[in-house]
Amino acid sequence: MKVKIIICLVVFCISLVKINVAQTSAPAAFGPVPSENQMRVQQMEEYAFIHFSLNTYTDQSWGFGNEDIKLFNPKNLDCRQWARVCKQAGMKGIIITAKHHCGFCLWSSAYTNYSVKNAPWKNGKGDVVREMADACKEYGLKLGIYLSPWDRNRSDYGTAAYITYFRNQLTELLTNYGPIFEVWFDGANGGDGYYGGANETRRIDAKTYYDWENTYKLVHQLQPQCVIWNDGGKRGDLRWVGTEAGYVGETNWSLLDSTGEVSWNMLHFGLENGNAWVQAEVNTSIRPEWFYHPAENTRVKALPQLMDLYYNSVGRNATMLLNFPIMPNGLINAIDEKNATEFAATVKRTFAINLAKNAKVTATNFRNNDKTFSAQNVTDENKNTYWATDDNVTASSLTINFGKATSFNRFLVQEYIRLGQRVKSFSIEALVDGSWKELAKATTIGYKRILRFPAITATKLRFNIIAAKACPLIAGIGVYNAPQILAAPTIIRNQSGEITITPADAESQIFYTTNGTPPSTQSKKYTAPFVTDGKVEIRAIAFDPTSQKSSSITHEKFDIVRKNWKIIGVSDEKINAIIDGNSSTAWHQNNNIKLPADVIIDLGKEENLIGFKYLPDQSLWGGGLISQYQFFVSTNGVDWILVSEGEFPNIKNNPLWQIKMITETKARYIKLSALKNADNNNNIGYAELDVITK
Ligand code: FUL
Repeated sequence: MKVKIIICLVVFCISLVKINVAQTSAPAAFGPVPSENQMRVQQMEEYAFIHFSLNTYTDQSWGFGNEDIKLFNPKNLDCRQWARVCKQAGMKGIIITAKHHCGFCLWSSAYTNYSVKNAPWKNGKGDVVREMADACKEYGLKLGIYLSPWDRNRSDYGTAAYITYFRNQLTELLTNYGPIFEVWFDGANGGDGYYGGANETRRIDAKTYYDWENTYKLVHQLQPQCVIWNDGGKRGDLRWVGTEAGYVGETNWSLLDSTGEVSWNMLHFGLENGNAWVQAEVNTSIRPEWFYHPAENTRVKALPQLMDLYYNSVGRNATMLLNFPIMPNGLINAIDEKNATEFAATVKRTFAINLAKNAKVTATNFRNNDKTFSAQNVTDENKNTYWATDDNVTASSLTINFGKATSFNRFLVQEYIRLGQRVKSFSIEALVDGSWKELAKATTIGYKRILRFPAITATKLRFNIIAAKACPLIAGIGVYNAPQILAAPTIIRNQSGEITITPADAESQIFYTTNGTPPSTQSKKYTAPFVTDGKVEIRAIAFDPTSQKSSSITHEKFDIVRKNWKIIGVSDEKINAIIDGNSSTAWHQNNNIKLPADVIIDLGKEENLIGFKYLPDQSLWGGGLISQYQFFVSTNGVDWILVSEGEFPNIKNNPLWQIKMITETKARYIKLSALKNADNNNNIGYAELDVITK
């Protein structure tokens, strides 16, 4: 009898639990949610770009469309090396520039002669996209395709016939190379080009010309699992973040409106109440430019910059698309490989031990007091379980009790985005010596948010959701103690030739060389600015005496000193900002000026010029980026000779130093004439102007 009663009681209790569970319904989705395809890409977190084309052989950023196919003859092309490097770098896929703006095709397209089939490489029998697809398969990477809508080679560009051509090519690429995870439809359209010999400017309306509706249909039909990136055309699955410098806004909603104009702010921060899920993708290159330029071998992003990139993309609810330029020999450069490998190892080391994993986690509220939604779900490493509050509770706190004093400097948090992005603001606090200390306050979370702060030792950590659109759903939390990374110093030379070297962190020491050798702690120690004359190369490292670690090397090459330079014809003293050596100061032409606008400089004496350099205004909102120019020289300031003219390509998206080489010429005066700016208005600005001498 007794046994029967006990059994009955147990059954009764179990049924009670069941009833309770059955009563706790999962939260309803709030607002737009990601599709399975978007979710898959978001979870990839990091993937690579490969830029390789005829530009690789002409040292250009954008080919005009008339470059000689015969140039394409990589001696050691090895897509397996690209895949190996990308894999080592932590990438989960590769998007290859099957066709860049110049129109040259890396595969043997049946619809054009401007492709590898007429190149000397492999006697026209090669197919880079095929080799890339095979290598990706071998290394367990997904394949993506960059197919430039703008084609500066095609004579029919601008007509309806080109759209058929474009779709035929898309069909080839989406049919013959296995599964494609992403297609990238670049928005760039500079206007002028070769266009089969017409050599003219052609303008199209990027919204209507490509008939995106039907182009998207084609993509969905041929590759149902493929996401679309599109800038400026029809809304895709992923959005550009408004810069190629490697960061998205700290506030980052994965939403936009499905139609209508998209402002820079919307690209950069998303749209809190947008009606469509369009997640952010941060695209940037491991070098300043997208294609390989030998002069950039000293400008490869090193570990500190790559880690910043990671935190400013993956750590801000975006995916990270990191570009590797291919060298003319067909390989990724060894410096890029080394830095990217070191980067992946550091990410791995940083996030290897989650200090919250075995801690006790409690929350002020969890849904219906049902364990299915308890706080402990945030450390169970299961991305499908989450902590959820009751429907009417949008502000709530979760406490992680480490049980002992624990040092940490990173906080990672993930929302369960399958039911929508909800959190608007949150903070974290640490319990130090019995009192709570605020460590950081932030806005959105999304798929993943990582906060960095100086290391702290505490027994408990409190995560406060301050505001959310609906009850918050938190799938994961991580607490980490990241190793210290020393950033390389910056080196500038002012107009009088004085060199200043600044470390990123005040405690480190600086050592430098001026003779071309790599600096070490045996080299000269930097204590104060010093004056140099003429051409000089400075290499410097930061050194941390406590850890005995050195940073990577900063390398700057300076040409002649600008001490005796005079800018002619402008009374505004601020114009000297353009020769002060400081890239963060800029000068703009008078508002009333109509293009062309000139800057004339007297170099003080005759020099042997072989080129010039222009750095546009580096501030976010300054604008005034010259896109078309002419460059003149003179020996007397009266008679001018035109020695270079053309475009500064991609300056809008990537406002770097623009370097133009010229045939050696003697000059005392130089004139840079701005013919057009990237926004088609009359604003013209300069951060720096410099010459390259023999
Ligand atoms: C830009 C292009 O114009 C660049 O050349 C590069 O391909 C980059 C990824 O997108 O808009």
